[in-house]
Amino acid sequence: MPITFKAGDKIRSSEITPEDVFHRRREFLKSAGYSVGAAALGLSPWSPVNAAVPELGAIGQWPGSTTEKQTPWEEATTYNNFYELGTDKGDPAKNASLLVTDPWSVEIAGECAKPGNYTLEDILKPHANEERVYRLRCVEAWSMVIPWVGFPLADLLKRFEPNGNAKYVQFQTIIDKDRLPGQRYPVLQWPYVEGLRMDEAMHPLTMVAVGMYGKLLPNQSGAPLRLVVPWKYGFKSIKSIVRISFVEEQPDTSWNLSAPREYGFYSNVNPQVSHPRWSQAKERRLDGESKGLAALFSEKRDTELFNGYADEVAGLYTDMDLKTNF
Ligand SMILES: Nc1nc2c(c(=O)[nH]1)N[C@H]1C(S)=C(S)[C@@H](COP(=O)(O)O)O[C@H]1N2
Ligand SMILES: [Mo]
Repeated sequence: MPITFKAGDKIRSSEITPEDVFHRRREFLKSAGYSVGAAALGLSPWSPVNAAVPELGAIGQWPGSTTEKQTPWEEATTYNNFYELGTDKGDPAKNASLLVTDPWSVEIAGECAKPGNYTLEDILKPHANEERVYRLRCVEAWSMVIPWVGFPLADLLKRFEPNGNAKYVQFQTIIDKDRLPGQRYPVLQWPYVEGLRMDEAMHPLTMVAVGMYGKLLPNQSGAPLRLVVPWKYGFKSIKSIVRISFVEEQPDTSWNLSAPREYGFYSNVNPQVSHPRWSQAKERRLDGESKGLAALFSEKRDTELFNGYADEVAGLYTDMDLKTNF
């Protein structure tokens, strides 16, 4: 029986086991028309570090995908930035089960013809998934190559018919101060917010990811839906989105609010523009070869302008000084 989530459907965390959560997500995605492969659910023991995440079936690969060596799943899902779940790289995986992704809805607000509260099913149903192998480059100078599963953000945004005043889009992450350990501390202003200019949001490279490595996103990676903006520093790729708002003025973003000299609104990957406390010219690729201490001494590679996506996106910024608009 297809499961639909009603707004206001609240389930106490004590009533949910991790297996339930994954099982219900899989059932729900099936009912939403997703092809979901036979998952190892119930067969392999659930572990908070490497959860038995359901598989997403038959997906075509986007022709523009990078063919570079991929970061192993194990590394991409245990070395994360998701401050709501803790500030250490290992915290998001350890605390993943504290993020409750069911029920989930997304509020659409602002300058558009179809604002409202949409269930996760409403949001995802019309979109066919594809796999896109994109680099994710963190401002801390490491990078990963990840096969994301999802669809272009433009296809989602167009459904709400943004009007002429919609110059920017703001995104917001779930707020749940009782459960999410990071939100008890003012490391950032909560909820986490991010933004894109309308043309950046509508660019065909900008995607909504619902999975990775052919599986549903694990919670630490931003379940049930997150952005992937491959030419920008990782913090623009906001996780676990609950609100999307079309606005006229450049919106607040969490990292810009917390350290405006260090993190600008645009945050395009740019080897020529240093972070005030360190260079951005080199990066360390996390490719499973070197971990822990060994990674600190592994060779760095040159960072590419726009994270290697200059041919596709440089045209968005032709009249802009990228040093002032960092
Ligand atoms: N809500 C939320 N989204 C977030 C973050 C966060 O702390 N909270 N961290 C960002 C940063 S700094 C990076 S580098 C990427 C990391 O994504 P990953 O853990 O999937 O590699 O997520 C981004 N999205
Ligand atoms: Mo980051």
